[in-house]
Amino acid sequence: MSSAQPIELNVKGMTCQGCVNAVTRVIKRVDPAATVRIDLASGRVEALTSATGDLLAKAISAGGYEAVARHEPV
Ligand SMILES: [Cu+2]
Repeated sequence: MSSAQPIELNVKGMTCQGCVNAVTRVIKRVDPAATVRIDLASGRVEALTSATGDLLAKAISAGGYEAVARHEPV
């Protein structure tokens, strides 16, 4: 994987801190070095990671949430 970059995802279906923790765990499983920030109210997920947004979206979706990577520049 390449060097860490900021990526952004929109995640639907998170309703509580447990969901936030679950999504964080999924991201950390893909990239243990990732820094993750999640806003529960908006479903906005920011990560500093060497993984791609699409890869994370796929992993989060497999975990039961609806995740879409944002490709607009942050
Ligand atoms: Cu929850």
